[in-house]
Amino acid sequence: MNNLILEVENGIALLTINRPKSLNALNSETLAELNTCLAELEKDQEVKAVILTGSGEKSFVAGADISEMVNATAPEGRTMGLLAREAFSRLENMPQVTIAAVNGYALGGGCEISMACDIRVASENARFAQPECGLGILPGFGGTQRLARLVGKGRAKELIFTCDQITAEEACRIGLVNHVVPQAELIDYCKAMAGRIMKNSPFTVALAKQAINTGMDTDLDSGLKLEANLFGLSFATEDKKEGMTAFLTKRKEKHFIGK
Ligand code: DAK
Repeated sequence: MNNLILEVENGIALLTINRPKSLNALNSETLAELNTCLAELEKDQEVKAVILTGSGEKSFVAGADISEMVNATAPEGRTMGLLAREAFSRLENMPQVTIAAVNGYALGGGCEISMACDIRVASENARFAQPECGLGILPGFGGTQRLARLVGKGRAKELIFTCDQITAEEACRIGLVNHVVPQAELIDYCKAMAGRIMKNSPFTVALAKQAINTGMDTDLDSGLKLEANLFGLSFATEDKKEGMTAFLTKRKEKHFIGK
């Protein structure tokens, strides 16, 4: 991989987008590598959580690579869009929990890739924006859809129409990010959160993720039916037996096996 760094330790994959000269902008090669890497990770049962970040201290991802897009033809633009769609959907729907550690600029495609993660934690210097309308394109890596779902229609429209940059604090206030922490603590904070999640049954965490993701895109009644079905499925697991037995026998340590 030319543009990604993957480090796996204690069940946590730390995936770093590594194009510091262009502030980690996403070009086609990076999107293709991301797709291949996530396809491997989603099959890896040893990996329970994925933390996505950018290299350096200035930028998470400064958007799609403008130098590549400037002369791209319509078919090339379409190919890039399809690549991004596949990689971002994989990130959104993989069974493992995904956390975006937003360590600086999250602009355009950078904000969009963070929104494809389950949880966003930002460093104090992080800045968010959807500047696409100022470039003559629209947020086409899911920005018009995921931003509105996260922060509501009115705020999403304001951010997309004005191209305004917002601070990490403001992003937290409107629900775009979950937490803001000092930059030096960002990765440890995300690892600690992943660790707390990994203490619970990975299979039921994956079911809950599926219920929330699918439920948010459907009507309440269909979402509740899906929840009931997945709830039923969780009763067939060893993990349910383990979790409840540990409670009833007042045993603190639990040994979830993920099935
Ligand atoms: N692409 C390419 N290079 C970039 C870049 C980008 N997005 N962002 C920064 N760079 C490069 C700069 O050109 C510069 O390169 P050199 O001049 O050193 O060679 C280097 O990174 C350092 O940047 P600056 O010198 O500009 O650094 P500053 O601290 O002054 O400013 C900045 C930092 C992040 C505020 C600024 O670089 C900036 O505004 N960057 C552009 C941000 C932006 O507009 N991002 C949105 C891109 S549009 C699609 C769907 C969606 C999309 C594309 C296709 N399809 C469906 C096909 C998504 C589009 C976007 O994301």
